[in-house]
Amino acid sequence: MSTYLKNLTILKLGGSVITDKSKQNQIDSKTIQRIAKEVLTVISFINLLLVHGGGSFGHPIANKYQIHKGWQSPSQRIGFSETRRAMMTLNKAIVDTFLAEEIPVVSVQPSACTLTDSGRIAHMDLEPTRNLLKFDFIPVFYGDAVMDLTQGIAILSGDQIVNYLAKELSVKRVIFATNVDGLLDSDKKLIPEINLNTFENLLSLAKESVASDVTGGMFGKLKEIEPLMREGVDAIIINATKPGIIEEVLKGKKVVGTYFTR
Ligand code: IP8
Repeated sequence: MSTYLKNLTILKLGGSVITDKSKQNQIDSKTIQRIAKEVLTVISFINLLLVHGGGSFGHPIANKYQIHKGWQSPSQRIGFSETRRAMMTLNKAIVDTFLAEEIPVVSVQPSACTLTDSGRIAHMDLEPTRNLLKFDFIPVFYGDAVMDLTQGIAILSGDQIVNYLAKELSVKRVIFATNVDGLLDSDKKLIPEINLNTFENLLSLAKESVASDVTGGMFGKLKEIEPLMREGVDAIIINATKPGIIEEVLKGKKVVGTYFTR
């Protein structure tokens, strides 16, 4: 059994890494396979939990039916169901690929254990996940369409799940794998390090960027990272489209990226 509570790492695989965002429902199988091989090199000494985003599976369909805006009309029902199915399809592709490498991943369907209130997690049953971790399984969560206590339905982003799990499971570090090197300043230069003092300016910078995601793109991500910083969880945004970076960062090496610290 594992001592997961002491050193759990969350790896969030952004939708832009695992899918081709220019084509609906297009999995990037090659990249997922490469990432699985990189993860395989560390699982004997790292306690890991995976979360993945929606990419070209979750976002276009959620947007079409405006699921993130809450219940508006019965015509959203099919869209809600389709969003759930799309995310399950993407999740299965990831689980299949990791299992092919003999990584003991187990899918955890967020919508089956979570209720939100105005889009924020109000309840998530984590007991099964705690037990999975105790036995060194690697749970795989994902952004999902969920039931909401106030607005009926909502989209729960993978980034919000990361934020919630980090607090509830005493996570030590969180790695956000994206398709960019990190956070860029207005001259498109990488910002290597951010702390609570420099954070506010960044929010306005990210707000200006165009978000094609229903969950707010980089701005949404930063809003979820802020509480992590306050809790003292190390967070980093890296570019996982570049081979080797995930492996290096998981092994604790310094990589190109944006590091967030208190
Ligand atoms: O890509 C959103 O998750 P995210 C999931 O982590 C859906 O924001 C269903 C759009």
